[in-house]
Amino acid sequence: MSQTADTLFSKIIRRELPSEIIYEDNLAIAFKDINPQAPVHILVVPKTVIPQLSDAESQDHALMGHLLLTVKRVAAQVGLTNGYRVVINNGEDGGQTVPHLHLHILGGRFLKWPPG
Ligand code: IU
Repeated sequence: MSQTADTLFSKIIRRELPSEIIYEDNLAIAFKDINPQAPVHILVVPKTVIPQLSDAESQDHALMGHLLLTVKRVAAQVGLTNGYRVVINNGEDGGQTVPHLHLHILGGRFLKWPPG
């Protein structure tokens, strides 16, 4: 379900908070994570607020596909030719801290599995 609730990411989208923006279009924005967990750590965020993945509905179908294709585009743009990881933390047990759906792109080093 898409909502209009404000989040810190909404402020980044509106340029009310500083961030290093890597890519932007009418549906999504990608910016560097403020606390990087890998040499490359970028967040891909929909401009409309879906709090978490489990809130997405069938009307968000096209947007969800767009977010994944944006991950692919951004990863290529920043030169992640040797692979990368895409993470969506969902809810409390998933370790989600910002209630605005976002996809982490992590790369630039070998990433162990499973995550902690
Ligand atoms: P999480 O999946 O909700 O745990 O991830 C939130 C991420 O947002 C986390 O990696 C933070 O470092 C990142 N972040 C940011 O890049 N800029 C901000 O202003 C805030 C959080 I608040």
